[in-house]
Amino acid sequence: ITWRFALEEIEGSVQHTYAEAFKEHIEQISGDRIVVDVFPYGSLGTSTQLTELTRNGSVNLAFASPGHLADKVPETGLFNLHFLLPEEPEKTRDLLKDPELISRFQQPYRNSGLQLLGFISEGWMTWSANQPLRSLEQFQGLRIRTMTSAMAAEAYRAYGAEPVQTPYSQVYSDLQLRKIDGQTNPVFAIEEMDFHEVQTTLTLARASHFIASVVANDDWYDGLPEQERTWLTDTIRDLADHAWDNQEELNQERLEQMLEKADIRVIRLTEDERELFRQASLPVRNRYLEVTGAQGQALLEYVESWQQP
Ligand code: 6CS
Repeated sequence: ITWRFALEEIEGSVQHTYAEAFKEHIEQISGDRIVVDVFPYGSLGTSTQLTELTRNGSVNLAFASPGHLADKVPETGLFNLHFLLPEEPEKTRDLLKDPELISRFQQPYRNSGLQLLGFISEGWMTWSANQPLRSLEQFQGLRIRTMTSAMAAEAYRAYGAEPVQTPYSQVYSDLQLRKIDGQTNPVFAIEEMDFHEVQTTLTLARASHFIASVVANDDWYDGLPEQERTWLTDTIRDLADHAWDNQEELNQERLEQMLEKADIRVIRLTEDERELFRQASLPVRNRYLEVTGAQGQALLEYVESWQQP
């Protein structure tokens, strides 16, 4: 039996490392009765197209990032909100594998023909541009590329930027041609997509994490023999901590590599600077509530409750 697993990222990425570990795990516990075919970003299409392929059953498993998915599954727009997840990274790690959180998201994913298996963080979103982005003033009119969902763009419109929503594969050339001024992604992604070649400055704001969800086609998942479904859910659970450690390592390592090979400046926002962005980000939560109603409100309150020390 073959399980097809589609990725939104290229080889060597956080998603690819995850999928390779998943493959090894599944093939081992199933005694090679299940073979996992991993499709890195490229041949199958954009993130949005991958979600379509999962919905129609062409692939069984995929990564689906809320940055793209929120137009289809509005509740996932939650992960595009800034300054929402706990300040302490370990708490965010625990929140993402919290069964309560995952169960609250099941129905919204189901409404779109998807079975949610788990969430992972791929690290802090870093802002890249050809200038520092220390203040709201520096964001005014900045053409910043965001992921394609409306909520992903709203988060930066709130800072005064002019968001441009494009697929991942188009970002490098848009930066090179100066169609956009900046973009936002975890450090590992900036390095592997070579954005450092066409950007001079990284601003580490710690405003949001890059969250991704692992999803399956709902009918395929429902039709799995019980044994296989157990292998699948056990594997996802067992990989959660591995995924967390892996992104930390990759992000750290790629930052060092970038500093060695590129003439790139790294800026870390102070707590006072972050506070001004936090305040500017808060109205976006109302936009989220307008789109998601009572269901979204319950989710938002639940996640906010994790912020308490
Ligand atoms: O920026 C994007 O569109 C992409 N970034 C990452 C790190 N993963 C997948 C996503 O599509």
